[in-house]
Amino acid sequence: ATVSVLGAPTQSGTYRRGCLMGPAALRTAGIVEMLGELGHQVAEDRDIIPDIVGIDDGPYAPAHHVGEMAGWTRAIRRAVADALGAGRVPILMGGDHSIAAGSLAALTDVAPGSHILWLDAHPDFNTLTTTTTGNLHGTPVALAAGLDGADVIYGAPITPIDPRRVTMIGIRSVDPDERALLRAHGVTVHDMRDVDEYGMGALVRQTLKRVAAEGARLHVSLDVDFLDPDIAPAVGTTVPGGATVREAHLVMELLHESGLVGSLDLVELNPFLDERGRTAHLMVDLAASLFGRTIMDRPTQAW
Ligand code: DIR
Ligand code: MN
Ligand code: MN
Ligand code: MN
Repeated sequence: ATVSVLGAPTQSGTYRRGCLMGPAALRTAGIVEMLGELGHQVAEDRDIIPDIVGIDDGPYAPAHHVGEMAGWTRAIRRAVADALGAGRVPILMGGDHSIAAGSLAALTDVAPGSHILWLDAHPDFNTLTTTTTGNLHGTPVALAAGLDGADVIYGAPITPIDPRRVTMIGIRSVDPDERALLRAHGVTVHDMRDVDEYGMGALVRQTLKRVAAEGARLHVSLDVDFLDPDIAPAVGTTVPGGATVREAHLVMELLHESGLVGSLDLVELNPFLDERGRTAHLMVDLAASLFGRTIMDRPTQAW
């Protein structure tokens, strides 16, 4: 594939400082070289510059850094839409997960009807009014679906994502209002209990079958805290009981084999919390599996 590597070095959507170093850490861990080694063309490799948007947080409290998120969202939306429109696969590197408000809006700008796979400990389905922490990295899926606050953040009309085309895997921390919203809007949520009972491979294959049946493309959003904190400590909001190294690689290899993935977010990496770049290296290794690295060559299996 031809790939656009886009950094979004922001931490305005979280309370913990350091994840603005995420893009630099992923580059240091070799993400660009990895793509080349797997035979992909890197057409652009740059950091996005946010718009300057002045919004007073006051009316939106406890939400904070509303204007900063709006500025990033609008610039990211354009950059990702440009890459998709040019037939490239954008890899958006965070930065906290609020940046996905931009990539999701770009996705429906260019390819409405796309599906979304949200790999995260959290659903990030709070709105500007349900957030109790005020940390806007907990809101991008709801905002991209056009829920409360979308007009403030985007400042222009969007084609909302269809929550019924969103599948979440790895979920293990949900706020009460968020749980009600997920149910009301028909999001498919595979919590860790589902992973325990049915297995990661079965859940991913089931998701991919649905996407393929609709002839749709898939956007993948990978939050570091999808992974178990023992293997991926470099994230501000760790939650015990996450995916193992092997489960995560299985997801990525199945996604590659499907040929359905058209865009990717790699978010929430906070290298300040890491041990010698360990989590950055794991994230690059997982991206490598998504872009075609295998252990042994294997015949592509029907899924
Ligand atoms: C929590 C935590 N649901 C919130 N969210 C996230 O602040 O809204 N942590 N995304 O990574
Ligand atoms: Mn603050
Ligand atoms: Mn997240
Ligand atoms: Mn999370």
